[in-house]
Amino acid sequence: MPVPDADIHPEATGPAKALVANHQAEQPLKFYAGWFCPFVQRVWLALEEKQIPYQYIEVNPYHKQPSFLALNPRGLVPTITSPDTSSNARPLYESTVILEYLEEAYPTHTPALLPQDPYLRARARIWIDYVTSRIIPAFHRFLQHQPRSAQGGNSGEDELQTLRADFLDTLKEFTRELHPQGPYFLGEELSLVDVVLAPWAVRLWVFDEFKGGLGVPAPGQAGSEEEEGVWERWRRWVAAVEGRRSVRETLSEREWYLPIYRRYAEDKAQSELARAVRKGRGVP
Ligand SMILES: N[C@@H](CCC(=O)N[C@@H](CS)C(=O)NCC(=O)O)C(=O)O
Repeated sequence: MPVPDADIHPEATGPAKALVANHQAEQPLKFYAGWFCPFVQRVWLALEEKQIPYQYIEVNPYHKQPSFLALNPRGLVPTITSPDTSSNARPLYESTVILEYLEEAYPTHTPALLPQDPYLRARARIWIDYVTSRIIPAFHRFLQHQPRSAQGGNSGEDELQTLRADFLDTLKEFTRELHPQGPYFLGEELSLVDVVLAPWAVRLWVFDEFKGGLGVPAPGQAGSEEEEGVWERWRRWVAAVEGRRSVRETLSEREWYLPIYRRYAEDKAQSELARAVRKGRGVP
């Protein structure tokens, strides 16, 4: 039986629609994508940044078609196929695995999104992992929180405030690791650390829309000089990411994300991610 999430808008809109239209021609690298998906956007950003030729194929991962399950047994987007020397399509999935693959399989496509220096590469991987294992689960715990029928007191609001603070703590910890000048994580150049978080950074409006605000203090309101500096640096990172062509062009119109994120905000979403967060697990 199709899950309610299956009812998503069938195609990209706004800037992403034009990009999809420009990537319909047959290419060896096939990108099985969902316009709405932040994990997809990670891979899409790398393809666009590195100007790797790809064919965009829209998939609704909530209608798990056998032909798609044959490529990815979990039926998740993003999935790619890349031909071997005999032109057999070889599937790959998991956004961070695909990102690393693109770095290695297309070494002449610049910019390189991982540093050359082994130590800096390893450090970048620590923070790539931090985004997936800490920031995204905290984002979803905050977004999916439902007030329990409070028996006296305002436990719903208190819990929401705790989840908001927990999420902001993950952003602060990340931000304290950013290159001081930046604007990106490693400095002047974009890297995979920025790429893996950018799709969630451009979806932070969901907290204003559904959860009474994100809670990042306005300039001058952070309470201490150290925190003021952290949030100033965070705002600069977000502005740099939001301004990036690849980020702007891979986004659809907000009105089509709204029903999807409303289901998360009401904790009715049935995606693997929503269910994992509900059960207290991390990103599936
Ligand atoms: N860990 C995966 C997560 C991918 C993922 O959860 N994709 C979602 C769309 S945003 C999906 O395909 N959901 C289908 C489902 O949950 O059944 C990755 O990094 O690629």
